[in-house]
Amino acid sequence: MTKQRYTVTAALPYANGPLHLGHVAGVYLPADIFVRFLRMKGHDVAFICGSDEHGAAITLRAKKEGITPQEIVDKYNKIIGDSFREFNISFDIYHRTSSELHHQTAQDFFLKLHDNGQFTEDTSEQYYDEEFQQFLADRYITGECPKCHNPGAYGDQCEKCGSDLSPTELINPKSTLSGKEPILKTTSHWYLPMDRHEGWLHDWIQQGTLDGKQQHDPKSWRNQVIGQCMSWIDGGLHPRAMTRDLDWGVKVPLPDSDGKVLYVWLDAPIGYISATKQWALDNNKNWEDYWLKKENGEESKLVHFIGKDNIVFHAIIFPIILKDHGDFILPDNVPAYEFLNLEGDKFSTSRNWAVWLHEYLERYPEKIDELKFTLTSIAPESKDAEFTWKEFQARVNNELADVLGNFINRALVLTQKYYNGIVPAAGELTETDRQVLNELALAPERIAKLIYAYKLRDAQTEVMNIARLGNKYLADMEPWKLVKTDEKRVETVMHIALQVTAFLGQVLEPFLPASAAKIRHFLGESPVTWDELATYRLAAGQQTNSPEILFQKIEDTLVEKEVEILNQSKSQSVAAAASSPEPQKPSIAFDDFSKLDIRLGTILEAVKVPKADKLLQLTVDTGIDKRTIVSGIAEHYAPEDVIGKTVAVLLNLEPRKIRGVESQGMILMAEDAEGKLSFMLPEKGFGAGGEIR
Ligand code: B3M
Ligand code: ZN
Repeated sequence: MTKQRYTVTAALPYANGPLHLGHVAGVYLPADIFVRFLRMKGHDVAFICGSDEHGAAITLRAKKEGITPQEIVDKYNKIIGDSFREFNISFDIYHRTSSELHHQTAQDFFLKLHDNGQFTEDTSEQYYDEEFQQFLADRYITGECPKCHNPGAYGDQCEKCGSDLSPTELINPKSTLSGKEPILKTTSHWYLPMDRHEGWLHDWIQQGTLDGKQQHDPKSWRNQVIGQCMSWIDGGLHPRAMTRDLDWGVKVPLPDSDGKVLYVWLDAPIGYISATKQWALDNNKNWEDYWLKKENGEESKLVHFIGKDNIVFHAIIFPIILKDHGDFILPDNVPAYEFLNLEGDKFSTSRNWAVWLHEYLERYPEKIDELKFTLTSIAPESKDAEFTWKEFQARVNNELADVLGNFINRALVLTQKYYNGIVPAAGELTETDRQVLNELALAPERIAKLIYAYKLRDAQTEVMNIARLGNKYLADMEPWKLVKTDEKRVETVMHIALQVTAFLGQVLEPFLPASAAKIRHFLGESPVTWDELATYRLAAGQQTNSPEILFQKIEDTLVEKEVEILNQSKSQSVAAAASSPEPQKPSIAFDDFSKLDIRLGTILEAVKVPKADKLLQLTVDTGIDKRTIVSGIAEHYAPEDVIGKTVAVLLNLEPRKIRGVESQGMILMAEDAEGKLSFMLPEKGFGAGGEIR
């Protein structure tokens, strides 16, 4: 097997908040498994990550916490960096985009592209917040999504439907700084004319070819990645601004560009390069080996591990920039992950619906491989997946403890008991013995293929199948019974069981590095390379150590406690939402108000709408007629509770069919932060027909 150079990057987390398990499962853990495997294969790898410390994500968070952007990035860079270290993610460097070296590298890149004529300069009218005296790009502006009508879309993206937006497309745009309607003001920026690049991108992504040469194997790219890129390209690429009017970021290195910085999605991927430079400086390496084109197969393979919301930046925009520069390699693969959900709901920072990595590590510092194992078992490789504490318990108890841990423990304890810990020699082998050894010889190649194809979930399953095989072998052979009748045969059985144990102590290294090291320590073994695995054998006569339990079972109380913590944080965030009410809507003219015909109506009849949990069908006396109104209050009121009540009704709302019933108006309700509903009842003496104005 020829050695290959690899540059493996994991998306730079924004230093604006801690990491949760969704980030870990869908970027950092798979990247780490892949890299540990490559190192075992003997490849030359640089594993690169760092904090993304620019952009509106940072400045808006700083504003919210009432501290400076620098304080924000210092705070979260530390929390994130510490949790990566404790979780045993083996980056070669965890760098920062606020570093001097990064600013320099990003500016040089910008200048080179600028001088080569690869940007266009354009003046346009952009939204501006007069109160804060700031242009409003990206997350500085919100409004209604023109595509799905989500009222909280951002100036760069609608998180609900995933559309890519520009601020001027938003309906009813509002500044996130002042909450006010922005004005339009002229400004000029440098744009990346992405439309110029459609042709080569199309062939490079779909066929893997560039300038007639095969660059990568498109069959090894995930369908979702190719699909998303193709729909972008087929929909037509447009010039995208590469600079912003902000004071936090990498300054635009051109005269007369005060107050302008590089767009964060231009500077952040260049962060991979500056981090590599820093690592090379610290370790006596040459960064160019990992980034620049080379002849004679010496070129590095660039692999970007990312979440699916980052695909366009890594598979379209950054490749354009690398190619425009001229000397750089393009990614060999962009393994993108779908999203992980938590206990039936999306991870949400604002609602605090998350398991935070640093909190997990504080509570369970001894259960690192347990979490790694569970997250890889459910990794969102091809579709969204879900983490639940019950599943965590089941995976740890039924697989790690009952299969892997049980097998290793039995093999080593029996060796202590029968042979004072010394590995016995094998006698004549049976067909079953041979099959087990044969499996150890074949598995490494099979697992390697899966890892090279980024199928880490399946690869881990294959590894666990070896533990299952060992566990079954011991259960079938029953050496504890056999020892009474055939001591010689037991020596062979234990020899084989110890070979499986030793194999697991090596092959688990990429997935569960701490447990693998423990197993090797029980056996007195050192790490071997992946290519040695197929023929690797523990020597007869070797002294082994007494084992300790590898995995403790997860008690029900842990699951209950964790679910309780989640539920508490949910109700706290509901309470917090109540204390920070929705801002006032924009003013309307009195004429607009007087168009509403609101009156008192008395509910005469009420029945449940069949097959609709939330709906009641009401007959209401409005003073001018008796009409049918369908109302979403069934979860709050039983039909018998509402009959006879006089309530506020909007009469002239356009009639709508709801579940096949035409509703002629709307009952007005008060709603609190937890979603509780209440009628708006008049004082005594007011009956149907009274007008509300
Ligand atoms: N910080 C976005 C994110 O966390 C971003 C990744 C940068 S990778 C160059 O989704
Ligand atoms: Zn939308």
